[in-house]
Amino acid sequence: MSTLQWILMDHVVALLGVATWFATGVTAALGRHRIALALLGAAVLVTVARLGTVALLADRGWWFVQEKVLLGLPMLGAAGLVAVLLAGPRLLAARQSPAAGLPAGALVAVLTAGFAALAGLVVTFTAGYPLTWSTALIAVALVCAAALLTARVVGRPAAPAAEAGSPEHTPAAAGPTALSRRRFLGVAGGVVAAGAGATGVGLLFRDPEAMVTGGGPGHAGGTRPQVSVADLRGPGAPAARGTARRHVLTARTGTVTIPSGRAIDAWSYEGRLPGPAITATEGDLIEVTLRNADIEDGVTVHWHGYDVPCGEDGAPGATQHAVQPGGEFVYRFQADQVGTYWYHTHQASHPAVRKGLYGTLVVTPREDRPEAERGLDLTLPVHTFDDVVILGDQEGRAVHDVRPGQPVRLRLINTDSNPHWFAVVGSSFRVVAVDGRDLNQPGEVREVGLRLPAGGRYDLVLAMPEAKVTLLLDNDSDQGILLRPPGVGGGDRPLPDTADWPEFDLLDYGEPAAVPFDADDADRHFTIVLDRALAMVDGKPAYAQTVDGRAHPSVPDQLVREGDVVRFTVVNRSLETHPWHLHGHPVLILSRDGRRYSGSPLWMDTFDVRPGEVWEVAFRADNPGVWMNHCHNLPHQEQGMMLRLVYDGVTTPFASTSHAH
Ligand SMILES: [Cu+2]
Repeated sequence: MSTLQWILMDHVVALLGVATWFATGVTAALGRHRIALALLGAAVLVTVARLGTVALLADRGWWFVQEKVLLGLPMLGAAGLVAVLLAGPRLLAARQSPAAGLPAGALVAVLTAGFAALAGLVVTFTAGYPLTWSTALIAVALVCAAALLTARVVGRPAAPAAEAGSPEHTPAAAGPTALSRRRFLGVAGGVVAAGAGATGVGLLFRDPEAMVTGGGPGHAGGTRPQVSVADLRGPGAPAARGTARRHVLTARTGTVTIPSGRAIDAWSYEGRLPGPAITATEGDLIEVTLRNADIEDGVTVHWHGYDVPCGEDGAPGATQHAVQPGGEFVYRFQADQVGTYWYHTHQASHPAVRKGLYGTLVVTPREDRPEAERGLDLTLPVHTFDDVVILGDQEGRAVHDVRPGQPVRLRLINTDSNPHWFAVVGSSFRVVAVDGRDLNQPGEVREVGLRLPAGGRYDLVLAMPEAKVTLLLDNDSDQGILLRPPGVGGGDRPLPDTADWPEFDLLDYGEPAAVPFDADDADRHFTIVLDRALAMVDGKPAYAQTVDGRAHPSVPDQLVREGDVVRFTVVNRSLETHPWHLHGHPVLILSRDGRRYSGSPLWMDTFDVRPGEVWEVAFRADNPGVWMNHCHNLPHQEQGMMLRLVYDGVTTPFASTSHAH
């Protein structure tokens, strides 16, 4: 079973535990002693089964079970044991003599086990990993408070019974000494619970640590010169053989009509969807002047996957201030990395990218091959506007005439927040590049589905066959690209159901090659645990998308030094996919769920960490700056799933958050 399946199984068993413990208490209180006894047995069995699911999950990684092992199970185990010892014998006896009944203390113990089971589940869903003292104290205090409250309710004499003169069931009948002792215990318990709870709540307001070092040294400090990201800018002139590619991108609101005739209410660069295609030849200088006509939230341009100098990265609050209406910012960088990339605003990315502030960036090698020999080269960003999906700049299925034998390159770019499913019908093909970087000796594949992560890119290459080829998007026969040899007419053949095609896996695709560093000898190793939890997002409490239990801007910065080999372990504890995206550096993929990538070296800037998955990646810290490191599901990013990777000695004057320093 996959880790996700074990996570779901554990949730189900935990929920069953809550249900059986409470059902035992309720049936016992109602005097249904036989049913209560059966339910008590079931509660014990479910609790033992829970030990099993947690043990199996622990085998997948401590991150998946820490709060269960250290808090949930001990709480439930202790409360459950007391409940069994107090209630078990009485319920057994009640089977023989139905009048025997369950004393209040035993009933309270059973219900307390229910509260403990519930508290464990709530902690898993609201706090998760890592378990803090604050969470543990609050959880224990709440369970104690619930137990004391239950004791008061259960122990209070029922009014009609008292009137009927059956004093043996009233606390008063226990005698004044027993009564005051019980009162004393109640008050003492209440004081301890309140103290623990208050301490736990107090700990919530501790200042979070501002930085983690991943096992490497901290700030060098001293007289070391500091550099500001504002000074980490691109060059002014192109390389010797290059030219300057100048563009103006004016961001504005307004209706945009796409080629299929549909009018879309959008935010766009230059009134176009996607924004102007930026292309360059290796060595060119790209110079983009961003202007903001009327986007009230402000805009930037972030060069997704392109390792620009930090000051050109377009990350508001880190590398620049967002450009306000009437404002301007000029980006300038050398196009020294070939491949397929894209750009988008990074200010209020959700909803601004979804509304249309995106475009493509393609850099081709400097080569002397004539244009005609290069064949068809299509750049195909997919984007969803509410119910309209456009691929390239077309809605529906675009048709291209291609001579048989001609090379075709399809540059697939996912500009949405969720993965898309591509399939090529009618031809084999090679995946020659991922996230802009070429793969080593990629082989031919056919009839596989390509799951493209949010923000990711695949470059497909094929030689046009004699018959039609369809690039199908999301298994929708109305979405995609039709490649047609000239003169080949006739109707479409029915397209196959590509949703069933096996998923293309990069794990062992292509051939191994040397990589520029030894990832097993990393200078720093950071673990990034992704989940949902209650956390502060921009000063407001929310059910946030969290990194290590915290949300942006309270997630500690990751500190690195120039030259470090840095390793990330990215763990997804949640039930949603998180496309992880580090700015400024492609990462080398090492393993997924313990399985090593054994094909071509694989460099990605956005890798999909699905529920329950654990990814190991590494990179060389060779691009100084202050870099965002976040989930590229943009609603998740907005809900807190973001942190910063900061180089020692680099400062930012743009931070508007608690991280200002
Ligand atoms: Cu996410």
